[in-house]
Amino acid sequence: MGEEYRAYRDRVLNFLEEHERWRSNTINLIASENITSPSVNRAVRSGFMHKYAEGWPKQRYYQGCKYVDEVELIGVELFTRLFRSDFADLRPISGTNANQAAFFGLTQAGDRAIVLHTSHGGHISHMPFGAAGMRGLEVHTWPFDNDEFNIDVEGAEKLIRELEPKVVVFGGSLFPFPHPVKELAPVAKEVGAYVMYDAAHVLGLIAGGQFQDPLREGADVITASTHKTFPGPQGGVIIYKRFGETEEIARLQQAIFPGVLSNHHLHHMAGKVITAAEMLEYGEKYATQVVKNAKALAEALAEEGFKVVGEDKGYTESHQVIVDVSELHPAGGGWAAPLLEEAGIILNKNLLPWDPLEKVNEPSGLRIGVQEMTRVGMLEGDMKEIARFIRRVLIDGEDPKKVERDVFYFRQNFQKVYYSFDYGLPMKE
Ligand code: DSN
Repeated sequence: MGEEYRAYRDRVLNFLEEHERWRSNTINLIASENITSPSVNRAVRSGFMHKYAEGWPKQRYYQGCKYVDEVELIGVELFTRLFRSDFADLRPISGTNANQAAFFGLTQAGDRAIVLHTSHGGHISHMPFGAAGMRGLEVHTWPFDNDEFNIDVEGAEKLIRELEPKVVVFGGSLFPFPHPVKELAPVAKEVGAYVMYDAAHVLGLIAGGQFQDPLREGADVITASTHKTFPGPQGGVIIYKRFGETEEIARLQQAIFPGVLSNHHLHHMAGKVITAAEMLEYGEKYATQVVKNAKALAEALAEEGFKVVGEDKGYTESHQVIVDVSELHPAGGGWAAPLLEEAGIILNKNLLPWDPLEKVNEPSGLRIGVQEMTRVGMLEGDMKEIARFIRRVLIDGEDPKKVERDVFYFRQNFQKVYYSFDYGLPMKE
């Protein structure tokens, strides 16, 4: 009898091993993922996963938190230093959870919000069917300039004055260029709106000083996940300068706990703390290389014959490269992404701003992120190799299994996690 259930355990353990082996042999370009260092892995599989620690360090509702408290307080110190903020709260367990807390802490049901529409790259949690809607917000969306691949500043300014929202939200999931925070934050302030910046995708670039600096540009609150360009374990964070009245800040803190979570995930919290230390040490070099790699991949893909979005703007200023593959196949990204997976190249299909919403399963775009491959030590020359692999599958029509073999051999040279205390910096070309 025990054998039957043991077999389930064995199967799961086996799938875990298979997954890890497979991933280390593929080129992962999912823009919202990353890989953690051995030190962070150690934190995540620590005994902190067995603890409860509701509340703030040293003021817990549970006993037995003396070590947890020390780690969390180090984390608060490191995050505030890294982002030059006044407060950091490591408790949100995801980016969406951080957004929920911000919406609950900053607004009342019935208030207006202006956000980026998902079809323009906004995140689902900003939408009426996501956390913003669940808070009861009346959600409006920024006007978008397809040519600039960005929020239309003039239209946005008019919209803020017309709607007088309680919160405006910058940031999103398809995010090659910085948003006009410094242009629009003063207008939002004029009408009494909070300025929220969802840095889920670009937190690691901000930490390394290589994207915009939202807190200096006028944002009140940064929400983010901690596992995309910020190369930590899955989780969330809220970072802010002193804004508004003491009671407004207290409301935000209350929204985090007990508003939208009870216990936070302490093992992940510890992993975020180690990642913050890694970013203080290596963040600038890491983020600089991420952006160089993204630009190099965009240029290489264009040279290989792909239609890369944003050519006249230098393609990208973040970790993301966006490619329009609609002319290669009627199903666009819905055709390309699974084919590339067969070749060991993992990325996702994505709606582009000019796509009709019905094309969600067969959108024009591919969204590519280079942060994980940067972390394993790839440099600009390696991006050219990746562009060639992609061309062989999507333009030359080569058998993906044949390409997969070459991807496998290429990937063997990149098996360590750099920009970490475990392995330091990668060797230069
Ligand atoms: N933010 C999404 C992504 O960009 O993949 C995940 O929620």
